[in-house]
Amino acid sequence: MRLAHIADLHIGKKLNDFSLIDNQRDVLKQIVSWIEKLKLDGVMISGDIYDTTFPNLDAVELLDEFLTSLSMLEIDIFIISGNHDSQQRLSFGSRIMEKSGIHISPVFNGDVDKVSLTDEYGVLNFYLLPYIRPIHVRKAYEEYDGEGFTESLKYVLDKMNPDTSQRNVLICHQFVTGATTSDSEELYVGGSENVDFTLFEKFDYVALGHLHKPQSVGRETVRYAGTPLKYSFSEAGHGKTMTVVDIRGKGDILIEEIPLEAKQDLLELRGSFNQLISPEFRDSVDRNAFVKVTLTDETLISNGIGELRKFYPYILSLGYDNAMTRYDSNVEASKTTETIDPFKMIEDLFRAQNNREMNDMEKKMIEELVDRVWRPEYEAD
Ligand SMILES: [Mn+2]
Repeated sequence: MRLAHIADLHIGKKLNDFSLIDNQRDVLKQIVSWIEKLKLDGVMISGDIYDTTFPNLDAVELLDEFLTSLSMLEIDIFIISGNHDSQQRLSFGSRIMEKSGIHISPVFNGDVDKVSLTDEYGVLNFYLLPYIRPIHVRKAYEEYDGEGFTESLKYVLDKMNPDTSQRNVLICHQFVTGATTSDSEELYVGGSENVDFTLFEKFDYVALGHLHKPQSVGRETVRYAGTPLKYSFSEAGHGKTMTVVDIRGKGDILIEEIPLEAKQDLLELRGSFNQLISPEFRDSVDRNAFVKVTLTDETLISNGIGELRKFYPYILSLGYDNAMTRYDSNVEASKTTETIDPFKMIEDLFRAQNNREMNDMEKKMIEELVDRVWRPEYEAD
């Protein structure tokens, strides 16, 4: 049986104020056409379907569109909820949709849903485990009072007790130790949500969601599909893909990656303001991309982001890398009671703020200022 494995769609997500809905519609269409073209038997969607527990109208419409196109292919669709989803809202109507081959994990109550299909190699079981934290496990099982993530997940997996003479697939949304993280994930506050991959030994394939970079962890068949689009600049270098898993006989699994194209890329641009607005530079980059700009100018550009937006309409952020931002200096309050030379004091402050000495013009300005302020006629006697 050949299945697509995708995850972390985050439908409805915004990058700053920009809606990604058109980009998401485009990439979901690519996924549907690949599934059709490759004649796959099903698709596993491993959580974080929506970006928030209260998805907006655009997001609900897009998921409806996506599921409708998938179900027209008459394939099995497996969906679990992630930490961004509301288990209740996502599973609305799931018992009715079951008839159309759309299997959605219900609200976690301790019984993990199992869907068994048969192909030429025998029975293939799919376990649909939504994102769980220790508190969900304690609520579901009265006798359980464990604290840790690994311990809690182990408890649930032991209860499932899959028949290892058959082939078993686990669809889940957890942070497996050793995997690479990105900036767009929202990991459990307080950390330590990571679980050990050895927990999964009874499963032939583990279709993971939660981490946004496509990657296998521990063994090739314990795998994160990654997001279909880049959701943070830390992912600028990731190639986004759809995983295709060919599950043949027991222990005979083939994994392939299909590249996905983003309608709008994510780019980091760096240089001086004049460089970045020069026609040569502008022509050399994809100005339709979402950009993060780092200016190297020593002086701040007035309304820099507004000026750059004229050329880069999808600019998301503007930062500086110059002497002022490069070093952190600590300014210590003077502890001495003796009178400090005002010029020397300003000179120290300037150095701490700008990480350089004043130039001749600046020195002259300060000297004149000090001279005027500290002129004898202003001193009280
Ligand atoms: Mn996610």
